[in-house]
Amino acid sequence: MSTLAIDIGGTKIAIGLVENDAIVERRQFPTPLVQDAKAFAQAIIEHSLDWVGISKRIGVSTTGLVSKQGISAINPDTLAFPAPFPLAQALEKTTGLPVAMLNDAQAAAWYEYTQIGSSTRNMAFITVSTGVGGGIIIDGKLHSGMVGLAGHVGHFSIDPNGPQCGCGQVGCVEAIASGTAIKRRSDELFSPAISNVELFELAKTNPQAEEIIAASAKAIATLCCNLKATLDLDVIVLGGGVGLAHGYLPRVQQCILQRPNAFQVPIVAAKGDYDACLLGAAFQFNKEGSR
Ligand code: BMX
Ligand code: ZN
Repeated sequence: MSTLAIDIGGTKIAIGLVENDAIVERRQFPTPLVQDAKAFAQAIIEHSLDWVGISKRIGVSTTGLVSKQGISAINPDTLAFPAPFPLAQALEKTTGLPVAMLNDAQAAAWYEYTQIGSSTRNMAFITVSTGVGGGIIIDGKLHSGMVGLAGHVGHFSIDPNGPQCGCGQVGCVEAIASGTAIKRRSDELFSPAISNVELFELAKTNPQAEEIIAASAKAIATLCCNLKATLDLDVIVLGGGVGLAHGYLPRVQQCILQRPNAFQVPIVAAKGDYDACLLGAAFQFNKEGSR
């Protein structure tokens, strides 16, 4: 069965045609302005017209808090959805196909769980990208909580003297570690401004650049140890553009190894690589089935 998978991030939207649990074709484009759900749905469908006809269903993974009513932003600085944004309904109306929707990191957590060894029952997926997102699997089930908020670990407040977060709290992991936070800090230090990809390259020789990346990795390590203490996870899976950048995971691992044994937790790179959230968009249909 063909599934049209859509992954909506703060910066880009990835779409894929998924057949037999694999992406057979893939496209991406910048996230359009979020104003009207119908126009937003139309903009996505324009990029996938040729796939809509052959797809039986649409799976969406999106940044933001997902409820039956629609999507709303926890941190409007990453993507300012006018809440609740009824995108699933708009996609269903436009295409006539059934639509399922999950938070991006929750969807990726489920996908990664289906790919990991059978001894793993409790795990988290963390994406370090425009924001910092997360999804939690407890005893083999995706835990989304009463209103779908579970897994929003980017909003663990870890430094009372830290930077303001767009969610309204202070010192959130996302405000310290995300791609957006890294870029903000980098823009304060380097002129002319450089991209995050250039910053990672520069960090090989420039201690100030290294310090920015190290601060991000340290915040993610703190988050991992806090999650271990809370949920006694078997493993944490890391994804996202920053999370998968060369040398980032070893930096996080190094920081975790400096913590007391009890709070250390293995951390591995996402099997779905940069497409963990996109694969998750399609895999949410298999959620009730066993692994
Ligand atoms: C934010 C929040 C999460 C999301 C995470 C990663 C919004 C709009 N998003 O914490 O729901 O999972 O960012 O999002 O409040 P990404 O765009 O970086 O993939
Ligand atoms: Zn926050």
